Amino acid sequence: MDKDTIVKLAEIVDTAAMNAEPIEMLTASYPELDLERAYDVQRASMARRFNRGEKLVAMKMGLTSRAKMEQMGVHNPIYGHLTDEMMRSNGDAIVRSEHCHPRVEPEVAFILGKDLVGPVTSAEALDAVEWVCGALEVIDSRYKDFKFTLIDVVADNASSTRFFLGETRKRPEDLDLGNLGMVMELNGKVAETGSSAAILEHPARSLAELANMLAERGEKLVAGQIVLAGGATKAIHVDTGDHVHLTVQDLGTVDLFVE
Ligand code: OOG
Ligand code: MG
Repeated sequence: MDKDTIVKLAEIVDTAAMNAEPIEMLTASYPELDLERAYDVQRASMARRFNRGEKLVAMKMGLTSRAKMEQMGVHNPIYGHLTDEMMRSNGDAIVRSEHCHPRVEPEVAFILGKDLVGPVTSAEALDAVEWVCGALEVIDSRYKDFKFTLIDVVADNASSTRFFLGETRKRPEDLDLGNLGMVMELNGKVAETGSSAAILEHPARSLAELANMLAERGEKLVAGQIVLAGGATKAIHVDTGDHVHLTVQDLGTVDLFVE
């Protein structure tokens, strides 16, 4: 697959995201698209955002829990890029019309105090973490019916669209990071419960995997970057008027509204 095709596919996913108009899977028309080229498409779509003035502030891991893998039918962890334009403050609203079919998932996020260059172990990855906080991620596949293959979801920047960090920040050593209880409520009713243990058995492993996947491309995580470790439970559909409230053990709460 040549550079022009990569750029063209990036334009297709980026335009779908901007217009909130679902598209057919790229692999339906481009069966030769492979995983490495799909990450090229993801980077080319990010380049379009950077050209519009967006800044990279965070990275995310996805499909790191069994619940998520089973919900989506894709069983390999993936990563995506998150910009300042995707970041919202605790208690903010997302705008329903800006999204194709938004879903929300409970996560744990890291803020790095040091650069992190793979290959690393989980312990080495954790050593680069300055703060841990609770997070809600809004995902919005640009593909029709929220259905995709591994390659398609990678090209679509791992369905990234918005993310919210909790205001409570703790040092990793002050938490039972490998087993933090999480409760996600939708409109006052418990929708999903889980534990950070669901995230590759320990969220630090997800961070290490990310550093290791980036290292394969000669890339690294940098001090100050945020990393979302991946949804601990299934994602839930949201619509106009909804309120999602996440509680993470020892990490306070995160609230999101849909308008
Ligand atoms: C892909 C993104 C998955 C996670 O935390 O597992 C993800 C998707 O489910 O659309 O962000
Ligand atoms: Mg996620």
